[in-house]
Amino acid sequence: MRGFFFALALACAACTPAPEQTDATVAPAGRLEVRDAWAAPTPNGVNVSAGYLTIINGGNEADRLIGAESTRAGRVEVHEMIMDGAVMQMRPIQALEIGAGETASLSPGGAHLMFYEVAEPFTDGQTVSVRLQFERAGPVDINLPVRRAAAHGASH
Ligand SMILES: [Cu+2]
Repeated sequence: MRGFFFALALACAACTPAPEQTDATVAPAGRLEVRDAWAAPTPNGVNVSAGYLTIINGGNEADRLIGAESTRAGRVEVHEMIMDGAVMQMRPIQALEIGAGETASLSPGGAHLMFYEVAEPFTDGQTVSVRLQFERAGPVDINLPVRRAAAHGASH
């Protein structure tokens, strides 16, 4: 599994022009990197949506994603997918741990951010601002372009 995540990180590094952070003097908060963030458009008539991202912990201490908020949603939760018998279901989790040197992928079919009480629908081309809350690193602000899952798959 570790190898898979490592390969994934390399693959995504190839499609991101930003240079790698290699300065050994940066604070631990600077060792967390978020990539490939995006949100799904809200389906018609539904005020709920999901967000996806990759969190890379380049530091030497584990961190935990403990919450998220957005001005575009009344509430944002971190969800995981579990098997309930033969049915895949999602449920909120209190924290998502990202071990030292590890990568956590929030992607369709797996863990994700869940936006509730979305007053104004997420539509293609918009950007949704989200503040992630980490136990060690504190708040990290990110922007999620709104797009369809297929567009993401095609880009890799
Ligand atoms: Cu969910």
